[in-house]
Order: sequence, then C-alpha cells, then structure tokens
Amino acid sequence: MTNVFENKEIFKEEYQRRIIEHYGRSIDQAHITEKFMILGEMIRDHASIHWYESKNAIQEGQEKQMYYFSMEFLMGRLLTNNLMNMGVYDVVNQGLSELSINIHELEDIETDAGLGNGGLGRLAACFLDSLASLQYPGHGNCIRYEYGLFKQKIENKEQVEVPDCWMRLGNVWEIRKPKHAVDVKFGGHVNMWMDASGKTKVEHIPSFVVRAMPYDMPIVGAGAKLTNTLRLWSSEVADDACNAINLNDYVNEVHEICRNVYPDDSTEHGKILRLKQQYFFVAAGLNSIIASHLKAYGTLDNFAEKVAIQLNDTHPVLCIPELMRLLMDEYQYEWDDAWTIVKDTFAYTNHTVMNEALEKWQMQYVQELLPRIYMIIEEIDRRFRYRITHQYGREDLIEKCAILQHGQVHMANLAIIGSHSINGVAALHTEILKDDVMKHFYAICPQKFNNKTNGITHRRWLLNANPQLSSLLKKTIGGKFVKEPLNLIELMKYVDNKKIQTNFLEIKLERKKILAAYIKKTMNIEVDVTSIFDIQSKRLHAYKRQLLSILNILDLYFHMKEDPNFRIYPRTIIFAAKAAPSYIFAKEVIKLIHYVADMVNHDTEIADYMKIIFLPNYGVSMAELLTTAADVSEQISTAGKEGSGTSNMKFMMNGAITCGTYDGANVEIVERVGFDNAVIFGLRREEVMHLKNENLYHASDVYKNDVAIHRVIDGLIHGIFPVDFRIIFNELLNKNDEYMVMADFHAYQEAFFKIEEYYKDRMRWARMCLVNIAQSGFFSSDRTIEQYVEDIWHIHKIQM
Ligand code: 26Y
Repeated sequence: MTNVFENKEIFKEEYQRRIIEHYGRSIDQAHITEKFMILGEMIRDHASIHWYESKNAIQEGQEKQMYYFSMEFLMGRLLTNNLMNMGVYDVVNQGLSELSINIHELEDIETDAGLGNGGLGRLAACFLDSLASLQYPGHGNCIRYEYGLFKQKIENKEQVEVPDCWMRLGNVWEIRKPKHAVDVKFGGHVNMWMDASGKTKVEHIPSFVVRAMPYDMPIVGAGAKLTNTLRLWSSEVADDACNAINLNDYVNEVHEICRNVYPDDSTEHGKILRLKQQYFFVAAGLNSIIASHLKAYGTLDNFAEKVAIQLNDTHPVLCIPELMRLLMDEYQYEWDDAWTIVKDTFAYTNHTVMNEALEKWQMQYVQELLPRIYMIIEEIDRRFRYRITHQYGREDLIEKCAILQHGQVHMANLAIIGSHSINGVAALHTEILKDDVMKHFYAICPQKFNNKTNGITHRRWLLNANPQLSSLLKKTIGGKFVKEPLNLIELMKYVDNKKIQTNFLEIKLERKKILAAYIKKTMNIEVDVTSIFDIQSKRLHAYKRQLLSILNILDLYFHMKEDPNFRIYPRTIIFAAKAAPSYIFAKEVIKLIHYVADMVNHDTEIADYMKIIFLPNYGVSMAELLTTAADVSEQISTAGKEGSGTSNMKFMMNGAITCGTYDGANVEIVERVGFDNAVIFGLRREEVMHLKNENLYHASDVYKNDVAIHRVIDGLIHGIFPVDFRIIFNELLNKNDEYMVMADFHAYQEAFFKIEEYYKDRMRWARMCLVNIAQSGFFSSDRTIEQYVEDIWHIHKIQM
C-alpha cells in the first residue's frame, strides 16, 4: 500500500483529492472542519495498515495481551499526538503550509476527548501511549460516552455545567465494528436445574437487553511500529428486546447508559445508572475478549496465560463475577477451575484512600439489576468467609474483609479477593494501603500487594506540549531521552551552565507569553509575564486544599492593605479546577476564588503585586498550556490523602518548582531532586494521624488564638464580600477543619515566601528548574509500564 505521508508532494495530492471526493470542494472552498476531518481520516486509514500488521504479529506469535479496563480515558486531542508518533508531523506541516493551511489552526479545532474526571482517566490515556510506544500489546476498554465530562462555565462567579458535545463533528478516529457487537442482559430472574448428568444448569431470563456496539480507536505508538486498540462501547437497542412494553421508555433507558461520563449519583436513579454503566462495559468487553481468545486458541483453559486484565480502581470490578459467570454458565467450568482462571487474570489498582471513593453498592440494587452476578458474588463471599476462618484462622477479620456486609456489596473487597495483584499508585500511598486502609487484607495476603508509582507520557507532556524546551534539551544532551527518558539525567551536567540556565529562562518566558496570550484571549485579562506564575490545576476537592491557597492570598492582601511598606514579589496565581456538580463545598470554593480575584485584581494599590486568575473548563489541552508555563507547581493536599498526583510530574518535567506537602508522589519527587530543589512544607502524614488519633487538633482554638487566621476566617462571613461563605466557615470550624487547612496555614505562607526568595535569584532558580527536568525521567509512564509488565502482566514486546 502506498504511504500517503512519504513526502509532502504525495501528501498534498492525496489530501486535495480526498477533499474533493468527500465534500465536492476544492481546498480553498473547504471549511476548516472539513480540512480537519480529512486529515484525520488520512491518519486513521494510515494507522489501519499498522493495525492490520500489529494484529497479525500478535496472532502469529500467540502473544499474551493486556486489557486496561477503565471507566475513564481522558485522551485529550489526538491529531498532534498521532502525527508525532507516526513520525510524519513535519511532512504534513510542510504540505499543509504549501496549501496555505496553518496546521495549528487544525490542531486547535479538535475537541478534547474528555472521557473521564481527572487523574485516573488521564493515567489510563498515558498508559495507552506508553504501551504502544514500547511495543507492548495492551488495549483499552471503556464506554463511548455521548457527552464528555461537563463543560465548565462561570456565571456570576459560580460554576455552571453545560454538556460537552465532543463528537459534534463526529469522532474521526473511531471505526464502528458491528460484527463484534454483543448483547448485555439486565434484570429479570434466574432459572436453575440439573441436567441428565447431574450438572447444575443456569439460565438468566433478563427483563432488559442492550446491544453493545464497539467503536475502535487506533492507539499509535511512537515510531508507529505497534498500533493497539481503544475499544469504546456504545449502547444501542437490541434486536429482540424483551418486555419492551413502552418502546420510548426502552429507547431512552438504552441511550441513557452511554450518555454521560459520571451520572449524578446523589440520587437512587443516578446510582443504578452508574451500576448499569459498569456492568455494560465490563460484560461487553469480556465477551469480546473471550470471543477473540476462542477464535485463536479454541479453549479457555489457557485464558490467564494469554490475557491480563487490569482493573482501574473498583469501577470495572464486576469483571470478576462476570468472568466467573461466563466460565461456569456458558463454558461449563467447575467453580474451582474458573476461580483459578479469574484470579490469575485480574489485577486491581487502587487510586485513592478517600472513603467516599471506595465503592459500595446496595445489595438490593445488584440483586435486582444483575441477579446472576449477585448469586456469584454471594458464593465468592461465602467461600471467602470459610477460607478466612479455616485456612487463615482469622475469623476476627470477617467483619473487615467480607464482600457482603450491612446490606452492601464492598467492591474493593471483591477486587482484592478476586485479583492476584493489588497496587497503589505511589510509594507512600501503597504504604497507607498496607498499614491502614487495607491492613486486614495485607495481614492475610501480603504477597498480593505492590507499588506502581504513576507516570506521565513524556511524549505528550514534554515533546509535543513543549517543543521549545524539547529542542533545548536535544541540543544540550542529544536526543536519547526521547526514547529513554531516564537519559534526561544527563542534564545534571549542565545545571550550573550559565548559558543553559539563560536559555531555559528564555524558553520559560516564551511559554509564559503563550499562556498569557490565552488568558488575554479567553478572559481579557492582562498578566505580567515577569511575575511568578504560580499554578494549581486539578479537580476541586477539599483534600486538595485550593482553599489553603486562597486563604493565604486573602491574608497577604490584608497585610498589604494595612502596611504600605509590605509588598510581595509580583505573582500571578492561577487556578483551574472543575467541581463535581453535586459537591457544594467545592463549588463554594470556586465562588470564593472568584470573589477574592475580583477584589484583588481591581484594587489598584495591589494589582501590580498580585493577580488571581481562575481559568474555566480545565481539561487536557489546557493542562498542556499550564504545565509548560508554570514557575511554581502547587501540590498542597493534606498529607496522606493524595494517592499520587500526576500534574506534579508534568510540571516538574517542564521545569517548575513543586510547592507541596509531603504527600503522594511529591515524596518521590523530592527523593530525586532533594529538599533544596523543591519547597516542601506542612504536617507529615504521621503528624496528621497523631493529631487526629489523639484528638489534639482543635480548629476553634486555632481560630481563637491566631490573629492572622482569625482575620481571614472572619473575612469569609463578615462583610468583605457581598455574599457570605458560611458553608466554608462551618466546614473549618464546626467540622474541626477535617483537612487541616488552618494547621498548615503558616507553614504554607513560609513556603510562599521561600519561593519568592529563590525566584528573585534568577540563576539559582534556573538551576533548580533544570535539576527538576533532569530528574523527571523516572516519572515517564514508560517506566511505570515496564514495572507493570515485569511484575504483573508478563507480556512481551511485539517485534515488527
Ligand atoms: C465513582 C466514584 C466513586 C469515583 C469516580 C472517579 C471515584 C474516583 C474517581 C477518580 C479518582 C481519581 O482520579 N483518582 C486520582 O488518580 C490519580 C491517578 O492514579 C492519582 O494521581 C490521584 O492522586 C488520584 O486522586
């Protein structure tokens, strides 16, 4: 087949031809969206050739494959990524420019595929990039949400959610695969009987059947040798939908399953819908893996030898009973044999210790929606209770570890019991799982626990997002780091080199100007690019403590107002964060940030020293702008609460200084850069625990006795703003400041001043940043993937 990207002439000819064939227009007449779509199609078709070759190579080598089951994949834009990974970016860029098309305009009209909430979903996307780039056969399995995570708008200083129609132009990367569609069954009842040979037979008579339709997206690895698949499932009406009494209701119910990323689970309806989503993509995904496995091997006996499935948090954990069901009910396996296959297949990643994220389902919901699955969960639970008593002699742990308790199904317990591996996402987080959250399981099966510190793909987050820095690095240390990111360590030789320091500062300034232009364009606010760009971008959550930052700003503002001799070094403090639609406290914090920004930015005495920006609608593409332009990376969660964090790694890799607590992967960042090249402050996890366990922390005493704290907290309710922030006030005082904001207040302010002191010494600052870049290779997801491969998946590189 011809390579349409071989040179710019062939590319131009093909591109023009396709535009005419498809739209009946010349290049000059074509709309920009048409230009984008045709380019996308050309890339996708080209990827199909690699796809075909990859599938053949896997089949011929009878290679084991890994499937990453995740409710979220935050892919962002794919045009640049695909062009870069295929190695044809320059050819296309030149070709387009000769046709008077600016490639950046095409890049900019692509909408982010925002199929996720935050860190967990972006991690899944980084993993896919690393898997394909390292030539490992590893695929994604997810839902094809009609709308991505909501778009955030700010109206009257408050968050408003609007639908994210990410597929308005269609999704150019996907291919619909009707031949692989499967039916997924819900509700109804289960019939059981003995056949002539005395074997138990089971039949599930559903009340509701949905057709799961797969859409495949090619995941192109760097160098385009291996192309893997992200399979997205869409719900459609089934051919023989049973009991569809009211056709309209049925159609609505079917479409609802794939409508939104994270349906509201504050209502019963929302909860059941989420459970439906989970079973839907799990059942469809497993079904199609089994079908292709049977096609290749004709038996499921070797399933676990050829298939590894990673469960991204508890969301896909229904995989465990579903595979049991398939093996037993459809392929006549005995329980014990099926259980061995299941345990050898699945591995589970935990991402968070926050109690509300450890999923529990009402037994009744599971029983009604998934009657056969519920029976299997009951049996897994019954057998586990027996084992823990008779095999481990730990009857005392039943209460802590059982799956079914107090009317609920504990999904994390099911995940641990049904998997051979359980991992946390940073060293500290894994320790917390072992000695706290999952300590009872750790006592009986320590061998299952392991750590896999998160990573980010340096291809997107350094090479593609920051071409300026990448080219400086290539000039300085050569291009080896592109394939082997650990090679960034070579930069350590240059951290004292004045020329490199200066070059770095110039590049940072250039990136700051790009961000400043974006802020000007989207918000019509001018920012001073010589000020310190201090950025906190992540989901809005109480434990991430955006509040700590805004209270500090408020205090500094008061201080500057009362003392004209007190001035801070100019700072631009940037927030970007979405709050879950039903998370009232988080939305209040967004509102507070806006009121403070309004006051500070319009105060002519102060505005030269401080500017507060809240950038609406944070997502992957915005993160690319922010992480490359930051001087300071805010990672200020209450110690012990952040699983890992991954934006900390993106900022570091682009030469920003971490201002953070000793939490999540921050610990491993300082382990590498040293305490001189990061600003670490605040209570450690043991101190937080000590204060809490011994009941030694009394927020109201702090409030009473600390003048500065008293003043800012009072500011929330007394007349500074036209609205009051009683909800935040109450959270701090009536709920004893659960996340220790006041406890870390002064330490945080000290960190703030340390940063400005370091920053003023420009060469010292540049050195610090260079050390961060040099040490960031460890945080490439290539390293993370190699560790998963080695310890958990045992898959092999595909030679092509
Ligand atoms: C359904 C509901 C229970 C739920 C939905 C989404 C629960 C959790 C989530 C998402 C969690 C998440 O994004 N966790 C983050 O994962 C990152 C990748 O491992 C970590 O870096 C980060 O610390 C963690 O908060």
